[in-house]
Amino acid sequence: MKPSLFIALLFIGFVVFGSAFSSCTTDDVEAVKGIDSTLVPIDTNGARGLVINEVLYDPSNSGLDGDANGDGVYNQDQDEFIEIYNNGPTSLNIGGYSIKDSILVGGLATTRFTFPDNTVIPKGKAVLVFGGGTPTGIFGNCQIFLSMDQSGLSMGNSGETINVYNRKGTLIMSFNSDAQSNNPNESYTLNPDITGSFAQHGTAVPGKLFSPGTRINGVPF
Ligand SMILES: [Ca+2]
Ligand SMILES: [Ca+2]
Ligand SMILES: [Ca+2]
Repeated sequence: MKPSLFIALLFIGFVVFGSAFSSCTTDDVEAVKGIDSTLVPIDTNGARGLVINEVLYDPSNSGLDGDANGDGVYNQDQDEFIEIYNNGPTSLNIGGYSIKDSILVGGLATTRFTFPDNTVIPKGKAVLVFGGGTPTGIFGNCQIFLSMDQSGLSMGNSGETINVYNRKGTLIMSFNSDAQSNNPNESYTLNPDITGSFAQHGTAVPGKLFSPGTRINGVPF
């Protein structure tokens, strides 16, 4: 190969692969930029961006009924979970977003989990945060995190509000367990998923106590 041809091919390769690489990073940057505008209602009809779609703060203690993480063990802390869905128009980088409870320690809300840097929820997908344990199952193939790696979710069964903050520390969404009934032994889910109001999971699908990582009917997001 002539040296001039080699240099030309090298240049073309650099342009092609270089642009592909930079578009990946640009997508991430765009996702970061898009976050704040999609956390508020994304249209005038009140369509939601990022949403808390399901919360299990009180797993059933009857046998393995409350084994939401599927590891064959019931544990009231480990089997708790929060399911968060991206209903916005773009993928969202939620790295640095944190889940805190409303119980103050030294005047500060306790941080229960902080998403690792560059955690991206694709548009139309969800992430799951379990209290802990060894999640065993498919869970709609969504990303799974364990709060126990940090402090555990430790969601009170009453009198507690779960708050989600963006990386700037701005409160963006909440779930108030006290507004629901106490000790439900099942999750609360938006019904219908994403757009509805919170209802006990078993009222949406009788006998089905939770649906971590999927829609109420078990279909993946
Ligand atoms: Ca609990
Ligand atoms: Ca379990
Ligand atoms: Ca669900």
